[in-house]
Parts: sequence; C-alpha cells; structure tokens
Amino acid sequence: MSSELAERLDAAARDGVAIPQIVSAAGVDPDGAYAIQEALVARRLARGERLTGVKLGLTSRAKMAQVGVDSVIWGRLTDAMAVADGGTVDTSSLIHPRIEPEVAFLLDASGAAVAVAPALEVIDSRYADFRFSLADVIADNSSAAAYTIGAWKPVPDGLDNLGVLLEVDGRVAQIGSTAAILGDPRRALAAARDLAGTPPEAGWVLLAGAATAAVPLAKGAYVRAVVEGLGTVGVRAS
Ligand code: OOG
Ligand code: MG
Repeated sequence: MSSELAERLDAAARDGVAIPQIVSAAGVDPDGAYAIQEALVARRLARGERLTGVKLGLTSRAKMAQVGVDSVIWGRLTDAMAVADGGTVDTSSLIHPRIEPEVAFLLDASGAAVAVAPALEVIDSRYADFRFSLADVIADNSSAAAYTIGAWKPVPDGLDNLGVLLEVDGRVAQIGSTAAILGDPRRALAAARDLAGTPPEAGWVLLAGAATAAVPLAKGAYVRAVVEGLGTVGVRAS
C-alpha cells in the first residue's frame, strides 16, 4: 500500500494536479506516513536526484495555526529543489505554491552546524485546497517543493530573537522573529537528530522551519527574506 500511495503523491507533484487526502483516508499513522515519504523520495532518487538535506516543518505556532496540524514534522530535500539566491523558481508545475522565511544551517557529518544563513522555502501541498492531516502532510514530504539559501555565515551566539521580514515585490508580507522557531532555531539541530534520525552527510542543509505563516507565491513575484544579522535572500517566481 505504501508504494501505491507514494506513486500517487509522486504523480500529483509531477503533473501539478491536486489529490484528495488519500493517506489519512487509508488510516495510515505517522510512522506509516514516514515510510510513504521515504518511498516517495526514493522515486526521485531513482530518477537521478540527490539528497541535499532535511527540512523541519511546523516548528512555529504561526505555521501550526495556518495548517491546523500541531506536531513538528520533517522532510527530505534534494538537489532538484535547490534554487540559487537571486535565481528563479519555476512554479509552472506547482499546484498552489506558498513561500515562507526560514533559517538554514549547514551541517557537518555529526549533524552539528558549521554555518547559518537566511533562507526561503517554497511549499506546495499535493492535496486539494492545501488541506491535510498530520499523516497526509508527512507522506507528502512535508509539502517540500523548492528552497533558496542566502550567504552562509559563522553561527553567532544569539540566534534566538532576530527580526524576520518577508517581502513580496518590495512590500512587507510577514514580520516575525527567529524566536518563533522552537524558541530558538538552534533547537532545530537536536529536533532533526531526534526526528529524522538519518545520519547527515557533511554539506547537508537543515531548514529549521518557517518563522511566520507562508504567503501565496504568484508567477512573476520577487520575494525577499531578511533575517536581522544574517542578511537577505531572494528568489523570483516564473
Ligand atoms: C507543511 C510544511 C511546513 C514549515 O516551515 O513549517 C513547513 C505545510 O505548511 O504545508 O515547511
Ligand atoms: Mg518550511
């Protein structure tokens, strides 16, 4: 069953066509959903993609409230999802993309952070109306679609209360603080170890989760995130 559900989620992502909440409908629990996620990402790896890291999701109350799911989740990142800072993300095959400001860590082989950067994540639920239960979103690789990382910097002492700004076409869309991310985004390092368990590879990225609610990403928009002290990161949607 898990390979059939993975195949349907994969097809939804490739075709850009939303599907119903097939995972919760099948009575799958969160552990079963992670097995589906693994099978889903294995399909991408079989097509030649390479793992580049891990994302955490729903690490802030703003995000939990936005999607109505209140557990921290994780997903897998691949090279096909990476978009250069200042580059263009192709949204033509996405269903209803949203974008959110994040903090990213660069990991060493022990899972420790060697650098930090401001980041943007594009999420795109494969479920109709962006509605899902916990098991659905886990199986859907935690809505991962694309990500952009700004310039890496050494990890400063205080990361726990930095201002976060999300701008769309030069207008403020969201404001928040890194405190929204598990109280301190550095907690994402332990959370990733506990949740994902998979030993990281040196050079992997960890997305700590969005500091604010996500906003819709329209074709043509230029989106920029600013994290106080860490700098800025931007991406255009085509
Ligand atoms: C789930 C993914 C959440 C985050 O940063 O909180 C996430 C979703 O909102 O669809 O990536
Ligand atoms: Mg995110």
